[in-house]
Amino acid sequence: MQRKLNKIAKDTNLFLRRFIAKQKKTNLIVAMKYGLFSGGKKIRSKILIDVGFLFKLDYKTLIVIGAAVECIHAYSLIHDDLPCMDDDSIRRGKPSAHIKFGEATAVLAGNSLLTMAFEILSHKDLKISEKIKIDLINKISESSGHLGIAGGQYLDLNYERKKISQNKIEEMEIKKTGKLFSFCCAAPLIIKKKSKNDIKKFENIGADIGLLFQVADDLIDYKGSLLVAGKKTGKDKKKGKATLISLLGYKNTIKYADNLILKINRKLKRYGSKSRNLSETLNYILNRNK
Ligand code: GRG
Repeated sequence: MQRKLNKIAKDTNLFLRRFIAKQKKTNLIVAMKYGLFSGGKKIRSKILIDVGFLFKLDYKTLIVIGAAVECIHAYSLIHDDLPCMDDDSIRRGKPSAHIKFGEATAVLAGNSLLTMAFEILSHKDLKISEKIKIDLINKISESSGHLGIAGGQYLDLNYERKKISQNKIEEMEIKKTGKLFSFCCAAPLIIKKKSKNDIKKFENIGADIGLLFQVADDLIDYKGSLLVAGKKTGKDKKKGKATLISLLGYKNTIKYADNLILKINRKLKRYGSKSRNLSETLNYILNRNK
């Protein structure tokens, strides 16, 4: 699994480095590259490739689309660490972007990474039809704005130190973390011009993967260490974050995650052995320690 992730990370970073190298140099690009290349598991690209495999999609096309996703992901992490958001000084075992470059540069680098995702998806070198490009851009925009990552982050910050129901916590985590996974699960079907119904089914699988990912992230915060996780742990409790662990307790949260994996695997059953890669990624997501 780690070998596969390393290959995806290498191919994604190579694409991004070449894409950036073709653009005019600016000072802001230094902070953008720091956000992109300072580590990162590239787990969203892995999900995209695993789902793409179910529909026989070309690996290189998936790497390009994954690169756009990783730009938005890097953007969200830079902004998430800002003093006005979660105020974190360490990310991926290194100083957060705002510590290294200052707040204004971090905000602008984040904004530029978001728009770079759209540059990548609309680029002439991406050999898919204009209609599909528009559909992909539409879906990734929806996943990033108030109905997705930004909306989820808004709820996350507003739920601090409040008693929040399980449904509301799930809605917040699906938006904050799940929507980008939903995009990764839907993109291969959009490219293959599958029905709206089928696309929706895979978006729902993505939402469950996002929940699983967020639960694992919460478990790392609960029991992990800075040295392994590459970020401060034990913050959720200190900040009074509304998480499933804070509501259900540690043991029930593990059961909840195991059930999510069963639920997703049931939905993948019809794809037979082709879905093995995706199932392997689900286990990795739950058992990771960083
Ligand atoms: C509108 C895109 C956008 C962002 C602004 C700050 C913000 C609103 C959203 C924050 C969203 C966020 C950071 C969600 C947490 C998701 C999460 C658990 C990230 C960690 O992802 P990993 O473990 O990171 O995949 P690596 O380091 O492996 O890349």
